[in-house]
Amino acid sequence: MKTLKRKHSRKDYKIAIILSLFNEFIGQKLLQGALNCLKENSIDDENIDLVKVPGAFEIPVTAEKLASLNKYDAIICLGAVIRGETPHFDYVANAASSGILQVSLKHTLPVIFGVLTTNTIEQAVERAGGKDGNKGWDAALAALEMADVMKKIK
Ligand code: INI
Repeated sequence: MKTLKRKHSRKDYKIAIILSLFNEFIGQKLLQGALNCLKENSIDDENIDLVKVPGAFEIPVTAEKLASLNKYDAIICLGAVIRGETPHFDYVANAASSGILQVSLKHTLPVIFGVLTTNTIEQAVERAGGKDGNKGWDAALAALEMADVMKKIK
């Protein structure tokens, strides 16, 4: 068995972040977590592009456009879809998750699902720098790890 282990420098990784502004107070915390993670992993600020969109529903088309530029090693999608009284939650959450997956597979590019889907605002707060950690940080780490994986399999 051969485990692919080639070591690549992350110094020149180019990362795009898409931030949904719906439930922005949560999104900003996820963004801060993601940026902290990228900084801790020596990603240069100049190599990070941030695109803000109105809601999670608009993430996939934005990811598609960014992926088409062929310049990023990973795209991190951040946002919060919080369940309300209507089925809107399911439409938005499903569209965001399946749309992100489609872009990722189409471009063979890590497009990371850092979108919280929770029943309550409290659950979202707990996952955005609260007692359950910061899923923005986790999403950024997944982006770097998957960018490494993509380079190893070349
Ligand atoms: N967008 C979100 O990112 N989170 C939500 O919780 C949400 N809710 O609950 O409605 C939401 N809706 C907006 C949606 O993403 C689109 O921006 C809108 O439908 C316009 O296309």
